[in-house]
Amino acid sequence: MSNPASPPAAGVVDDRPPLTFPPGFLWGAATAAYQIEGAAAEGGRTPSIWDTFSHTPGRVVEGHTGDVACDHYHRMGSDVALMAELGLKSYRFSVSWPRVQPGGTGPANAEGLDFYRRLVDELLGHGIEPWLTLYHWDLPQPLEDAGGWPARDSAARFADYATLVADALGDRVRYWTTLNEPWCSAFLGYGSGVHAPGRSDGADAVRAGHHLMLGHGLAVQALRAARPTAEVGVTVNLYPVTPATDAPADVDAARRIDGLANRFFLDPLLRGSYPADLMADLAGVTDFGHVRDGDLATISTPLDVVGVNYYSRHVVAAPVPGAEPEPYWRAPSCWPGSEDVRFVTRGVPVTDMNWEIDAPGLVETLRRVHEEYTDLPLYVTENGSAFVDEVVDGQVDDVDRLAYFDAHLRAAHEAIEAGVPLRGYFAWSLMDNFEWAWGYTKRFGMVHVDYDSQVRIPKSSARWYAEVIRRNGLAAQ
Ligand code: IFM
Repeated sequence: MSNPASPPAAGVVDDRPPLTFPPGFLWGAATAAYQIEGAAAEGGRTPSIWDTFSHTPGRVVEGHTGDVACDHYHRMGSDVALMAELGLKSYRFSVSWPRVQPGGTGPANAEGLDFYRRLVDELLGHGIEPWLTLYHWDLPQPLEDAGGWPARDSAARFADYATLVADALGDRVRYWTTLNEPWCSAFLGYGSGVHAPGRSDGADAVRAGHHLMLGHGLAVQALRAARPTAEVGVTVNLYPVTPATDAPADVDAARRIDGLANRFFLDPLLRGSYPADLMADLAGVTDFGHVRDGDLATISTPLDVVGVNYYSRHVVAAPVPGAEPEPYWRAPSCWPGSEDVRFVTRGVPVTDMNWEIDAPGLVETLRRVHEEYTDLPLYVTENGSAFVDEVVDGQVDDVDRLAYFDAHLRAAHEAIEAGVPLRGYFAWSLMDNFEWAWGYTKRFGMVHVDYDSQVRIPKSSARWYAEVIRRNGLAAQ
């Protein structure tokens, strides 16, 4: 299928102008601890919910686990050297909570913290700005056993963990993200159950979302107390939600999904309130009795930056009585109170995740956050695509992924021209890795990983991205 986002084929004249990004634009790539580190039982690390989940038969495709993953724990030095070779200005990684605070309570595990000290030193030694995410989904299993994110106490535990990491790394890390994609933790983890811990209860999902945000607010305060100069933010995954037609019922379906996917997080975090229409939509699911006085003030503690992860758009339509939902969204649903909304495919090109490729959606998303919510600096903290890659003569020519990046960087530039204070962009992902419930069957990396030999091969997209960074923009082709 031809891809309208692709740069022109060889020999075809491209009259698109070169695009230059603002000076100091932070070019990076991102990963997450459980997806790349491996060494699941080394250095004092204890299980997280993802260890338990991936070791439960039937939860992850082909029974894959993060036990070894990309073996980054043992290959960190050469991985950072590769980042330097690609010219990355910044590297966004996450800290494994059960590696640095086994069990989720009590003192730090010095050996676990040492790994991140060495990583940060290695990055700084190569002139790469470390960007640290505290929570990318690996809740220590004992905290789940005590109730998980639906339990209020998890928020306080998260703030303690934030302090412990800030005390150890705050002198060398400037950029801190509390949570990565709390929608996934709450609604995939406790709603549909396709992510760890695999629970399926709409009310629990809503409580989990609230306590994640409460933990975020407490962690922001803890980070500020430990390191007043830290630049602190949160990363949300956002989707433009478009009605399939102008029919009022479809428009209402879009409003409902936008409420759950986007405004459930944006409004408390950046306005200090839950949207009234969302609360009404959820009336049959929860009475919001878990929200205590002062929570929303804590959740909306002022930030320094906001991270946006963008992959695709949702196109939705009103329920059709008696019709089967789209397979991916089948019950148990990750859309409590709006389980019957239909997710419509438009027949436009998709990635290997079956996600529609929609670069204009990035412009829309960034503009919305800036125009409706905040003047804070924004960063695209993840953007990327999975495609089936082939190694031919030791090379991976991932033209589709390269085209995806090209189109989305043009969109990012358009957003900047429209006035969005976008300060950086992180490609997802630096390397192929454990794609959660899909195991190793989906490849998002700019660097190919052979999981048997652990050999890394930078794909065409990585070489191209290195050139983008070198030029601080996109060349005329
Ligand atoms: O791999 C994930 C990442 O962990 C969070 N954001 C989306 C990516 C692709 O699914």
